[in-house]
Amino acid sequence: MSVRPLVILPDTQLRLISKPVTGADKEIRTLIEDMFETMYDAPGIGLAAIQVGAPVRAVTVDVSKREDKQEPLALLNPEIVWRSEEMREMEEGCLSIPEYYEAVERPDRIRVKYRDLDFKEHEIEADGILATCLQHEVDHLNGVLFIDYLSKLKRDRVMKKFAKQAKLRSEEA
Ligand code: GNR
Ligand code: NI
Repeated sequence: MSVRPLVILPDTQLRLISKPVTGADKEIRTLIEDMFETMYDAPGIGLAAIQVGAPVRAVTVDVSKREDKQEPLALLNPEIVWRSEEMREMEEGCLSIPEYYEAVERPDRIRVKYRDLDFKEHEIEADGILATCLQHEVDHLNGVLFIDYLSKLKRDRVMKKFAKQAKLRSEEA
């Protein structure tokens, strides 16, 4: 098991459409293990495979509050099959956009179809922070970031800030 380096804005990998997982083989299981380790290390409540540079439709989440009661959930090929009309606004952050937080409005409840690590199909209903997190992760699989829901002014400001940081880092090296 290992913590993998995170893909950070403005890395264009974050805009890739991830490919469906075709089976729960050793490679996917190792990827998921490393994603959990990377997510808990960060720490974050969710992670999409593309955030560690793997363009496949795999997601890890754990929205449990207590460190001694982990609730790890791995989802392969997650699909949102129902969204409530009711919306909810929540402050979001992203491990690929460190230390930037803004409120985003999304459906309050969703139903998600996915496969587990035995490639068995499941469907769950989610609300609250889990619903927000799963929508944020499924967006990553489609190359969408939470800043895409903000005004162009705010998004341009963030993009510029991260482009500048990347430039400074490349000049240091
Ligand atoms: O750790 C994370 N916290 C979070 C908070 C509010 C809404 C979404 C998230 S997901 C984020 C980790 C991440 O970047 N997942 O892709
Ligand atoms: Ni994210």
